Amino acid sequence: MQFTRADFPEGFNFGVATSSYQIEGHSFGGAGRTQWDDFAATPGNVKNAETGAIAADHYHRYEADMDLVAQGNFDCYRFSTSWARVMPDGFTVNPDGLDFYDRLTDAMLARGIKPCATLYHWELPVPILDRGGWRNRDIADWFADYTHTIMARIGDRMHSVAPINEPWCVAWLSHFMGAHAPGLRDIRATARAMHHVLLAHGKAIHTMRGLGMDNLGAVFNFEWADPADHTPEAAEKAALYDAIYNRWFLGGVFKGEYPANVLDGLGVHMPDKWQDDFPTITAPVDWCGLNYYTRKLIGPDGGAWPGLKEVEGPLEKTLMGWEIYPEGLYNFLTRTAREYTGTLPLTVTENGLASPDVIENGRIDDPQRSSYIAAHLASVRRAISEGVPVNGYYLWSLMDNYEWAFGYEQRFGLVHVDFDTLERTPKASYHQMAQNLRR
Ligand code: IFM
Repeated sequence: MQFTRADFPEGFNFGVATSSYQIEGHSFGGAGRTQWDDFAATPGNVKNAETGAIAADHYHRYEADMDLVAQGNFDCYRFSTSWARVMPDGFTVNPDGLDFYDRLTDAMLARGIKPCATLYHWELPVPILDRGGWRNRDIADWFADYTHTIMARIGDRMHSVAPINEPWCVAWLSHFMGAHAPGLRDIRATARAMHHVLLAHGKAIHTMRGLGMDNLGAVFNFEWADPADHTPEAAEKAALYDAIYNRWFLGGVFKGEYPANVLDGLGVHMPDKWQDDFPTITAPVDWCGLNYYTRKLIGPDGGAWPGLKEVEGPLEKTLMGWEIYPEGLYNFLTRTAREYTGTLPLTVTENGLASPDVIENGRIDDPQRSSYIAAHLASVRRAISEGVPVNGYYLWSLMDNYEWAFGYEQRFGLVHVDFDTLERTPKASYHQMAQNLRR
């Protein structure tokens, strides 16, 4: 994995990303119970019923963790603030929560690291879930209140902020597939969550503009969808998968419309007067973030809408079983600029892989990660060379962490974490990145 900063435009930012519940240790500092605590307590939802109670104990080790970001020569640290830490019941402020993010912000600035915040990476306080969570339209206003509370404290020092990480996961994965908290499989709940998550995004942008903030964005996760075979049925289902996963959110935020083939299934379940919310949802943003990992091969399953299934593909896979497909990142960067965002800066806000990393003689060799990064950075450079305004690339993740329903088994970090001792050990890929990014 050989490259230098000179291979990228002046001012291009390299970063590492994490999220609060995945690393902080949610049992510390007065944080409230989240939907993930309950989801994990329900047998069968999470591997070994593991939770983020301790995670990587970043809550106490954040200074040393920021040293790792700085020594890796990264420009940006993309972190998230937890709603349940800042407001344990969803409404009442926990001063220790605000203090923590204040200290973390200053720890970044003291090291010359740019703080890039996400306001919601899935830590829904359970009292909000008890009120219907993402099914309840009022969540957009409650989320705006939380946005105001946390950004009134740290917003003056943020390099960039995005309200919601990966709205597809918040809505579809969690309410239709049941694979993430709150674990619903309910099409009506899904339709409401698909819309309310974007309404909350828009209201949060509006709230932060009111605080005088800029460099605000939207972060989406994208999966490239290819037809599993050459039949028209497979092509139609791949297009539907693309519309549900990718185009719904881009269309909502950048065009004020949802794809017709998704409304074919969700339309009857949408909340009243949903069309009236587009002026809020389309609040102008300053950049668009893309989280990209893999592609899927899609075909028909013969069942009820959406009537599609994933088919195993032939490409090399990561430990998650995800095909490695760097062309997908190039495809998304070019398509997003061409069809949705024009000259707006694009940032690759997450990219990375899980691998079965083990320490041998004090070293961790992770060659699959290094070649994955090199291949995806080549896609970024190709898009830039064709005029796409990509301004940054952040790796998921700084360190091994709680991989949601997969517990602690899937290691996405550039830095290995021993979850018994909590010792951090940089992997070979971390050392290579530090070398490539030196100034
Ligand atoms: O760990 C997750 C992260 O929380 C959101 N994006 C994808 C990562 C890997 O699955």
